Amino acid sequence: MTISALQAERAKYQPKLPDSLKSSVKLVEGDKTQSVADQETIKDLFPNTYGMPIITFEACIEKIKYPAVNVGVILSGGQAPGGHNVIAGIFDGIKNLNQESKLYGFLGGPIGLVNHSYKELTAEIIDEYRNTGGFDIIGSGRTKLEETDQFDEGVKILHKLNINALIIIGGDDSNTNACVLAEYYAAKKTGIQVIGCPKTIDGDLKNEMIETSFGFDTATKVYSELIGNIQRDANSGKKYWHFIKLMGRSASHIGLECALQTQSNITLISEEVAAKEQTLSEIVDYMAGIVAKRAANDENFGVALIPEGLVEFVPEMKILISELNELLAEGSAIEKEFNMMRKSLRLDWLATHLSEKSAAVFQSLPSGIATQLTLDRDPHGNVQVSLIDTEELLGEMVKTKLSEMREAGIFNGKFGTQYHFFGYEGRCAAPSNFDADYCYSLGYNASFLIVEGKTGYMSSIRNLTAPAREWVAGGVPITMMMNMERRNGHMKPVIQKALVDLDGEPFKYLMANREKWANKTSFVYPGPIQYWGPTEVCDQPTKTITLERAK
Ligand code: FBP
Repeated sequence: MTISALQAERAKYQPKLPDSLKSSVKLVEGDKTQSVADQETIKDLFPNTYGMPIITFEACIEKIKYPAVNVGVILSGGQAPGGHNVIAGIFDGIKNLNQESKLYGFLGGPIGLVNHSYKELTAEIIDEYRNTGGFDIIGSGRTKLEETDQFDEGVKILHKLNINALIIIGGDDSNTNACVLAEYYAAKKTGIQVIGCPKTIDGDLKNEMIETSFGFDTATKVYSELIGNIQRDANSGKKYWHFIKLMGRSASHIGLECALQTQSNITLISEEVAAKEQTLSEIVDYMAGIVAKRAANDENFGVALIPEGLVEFVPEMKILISELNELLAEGSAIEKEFNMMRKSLRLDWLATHLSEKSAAVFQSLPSGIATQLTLDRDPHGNVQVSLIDTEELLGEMVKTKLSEMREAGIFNGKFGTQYHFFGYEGRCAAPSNFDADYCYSLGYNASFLIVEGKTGYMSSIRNLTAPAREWVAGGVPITMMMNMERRNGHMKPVIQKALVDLDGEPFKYLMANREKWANKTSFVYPGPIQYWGPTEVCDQPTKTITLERAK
């Protein structure tokens, strides 16, 4: 395989570990825990794994001899920078504890466990992937591990390979499933432990004990570099407004972090839109107002950051989407008629079946977007909001608003648009030093949780704004992060998703600077991720975690 010069050099990087993990460890148990909400229900659902204490590992001078362990690992969901380093950390961890230990990777995500598709990860394989982006070492997938049949299939292969423990690297849903699996395997006395690991670029798997999910740091640095480059282009040519949609599913953490790094002119935060119950036209008025104000200063350019999930948070769009989901449910009479109808007639016809309010919203949308709302559906019949070109929707609506303002004599500028969607560009980037170190530590730490016989825990590395040697390693019971939520019509125990906290410091910082950044060009150009050089350039964590954790 031909590799780049950067990859060859980067392969030599030895990720930093917390001091407490550098030799043997002493396990310190904290207080017993309880779930964030619905304690009685969660306790009943997880009798074997509920209420366990938080664990901290302290350095131990005495060299402890650990037995060999066989470990299985699964990568679940969307790619996030650093996944390969988690696996390298697990490998080095279990081998350092006992050279006879083995690591197996299940292929293509959770389905690999069910289909018994796996490979042993040897030193040679691991070395090829150290400090690289991507999940290609074993592949990832979105199959959900939810059914007991799947769990039982898993036991067969885990027992066949003498695997003592399974590590599931995933987001909130995958770790919820890891918790259910841990409980099931404990109840069935299979002897198989299950450990979770917090992954997602979206940054929405976090809480008091899990300070951030891995991948968020690198992905936001990549997007911020690109946004910075665009800002410099905008400030040079002075003729375009760039509307940039950013991945992140429901949460706006990515957009918020990028705004803090680049000081863009407009940053929409879905959680704020929901809290203020802002309508689409209020959002458009706000954006057009900024465009007009800048135009009055002869600045007919700018950058607007738009979170991927925005439309789900705009009240009238939310209602419209749910009405469309109902109407166009697969196999329904309306859906059949709709699909047989001439394309040019479809939208008007569909509007007659919506409530009066939703019909008005639907008909006010540019026809391309209205069509997307009717076409882009997932296998469950839901509109796939991430596929909606929200950036174009807003751009077109702002354009219309500005024409009205021009007619009213309150806008006399120019408005040229460019549209972008950043997501896949950052998910497989070579991990920043922060993610390389954090991921390696998460994996290495998981190996201690395993040899200590723990199950139903998430690998946890805390104190992340301090130098890596001072990071605090340990484990958090996954049940502690759970509450009951309605999913697919049923109440289910799930890890509580962390959306942007409107009382949190990162959002407050945005609020304090938003107007200034909107009206006076204050762009910051972060530049590309640096792997070598001064620590303030190459070892900085995100602004989000820095503000959240500031004492
Ligand atoms: P995870 O939640 O699985 O980490 O996925 C993150 C994400 O990148 C979202 O931001 C995005 O909406 C989604 O994955 C896209 O998924 P896909 O890769 O299946 O298109």
